[in-house]
Amino acid sequence: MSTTVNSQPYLWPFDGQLNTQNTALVIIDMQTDFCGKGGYVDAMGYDLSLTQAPIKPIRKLLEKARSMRMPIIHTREGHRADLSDLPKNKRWRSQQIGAGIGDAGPMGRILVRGQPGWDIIEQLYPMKGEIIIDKPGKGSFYATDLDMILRQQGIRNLILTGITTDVCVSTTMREANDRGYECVVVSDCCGATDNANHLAALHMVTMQGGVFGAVADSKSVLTTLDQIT
Ligand code: C5J
Repeated sequence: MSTTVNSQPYLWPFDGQLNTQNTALVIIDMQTDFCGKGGYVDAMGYDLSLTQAPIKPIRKLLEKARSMRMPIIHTREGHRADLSDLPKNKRWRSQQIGAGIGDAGPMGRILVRGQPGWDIIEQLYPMKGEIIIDKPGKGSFYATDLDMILRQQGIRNLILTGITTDVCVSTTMREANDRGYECVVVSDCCGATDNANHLAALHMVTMQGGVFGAVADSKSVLTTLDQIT
């Protein structure tokens, strides 16, 4: 049986092999630092409504995935308290825009593991048994055990959501695609600090026959998930 999501530029996944064993919902960096008051993105002065927009649509997908017992993976970007895993250039750049990684802020030290701002927001907080990947970079595969975990569980399809579309979601999608994973990015379940960049990051995926995978909205994903339950 072939099961696909209505997505662009092709029906996802490419071979119609979609089930709750080979597919995971991936929720990237839904941390206070990226979408909450007093966090990293707020300190940089960006419009928080853009990174908060996907919270509700993700919540709906998350509830559906939980009800289907589909594997769920959450990621968090952050660094060790001694900043030993923070590249000097990444720190320097963050300081240039007034949001120095490791510096004290209203939500604790910015992007430091264990601090209030670094953790996942309450509305999307992982439940027991859901995997959390702590990553020091933008991509979820770099310096993490994500690939190992996916392969052990036989997961091949990734439904990508989270923030930000043009940075951590895009980097993760590219990393996953190069490793042979079949990815769909869910347009309304992502957000960026700049809406034009959000749209451009989604549009890029649709080039070359789906250069990194496919793009769908959450309504289309939910419609298909309803069919396999
Ligand atoms: C950024 C992310 N933008 N989660 N991180 O620094 O996209």
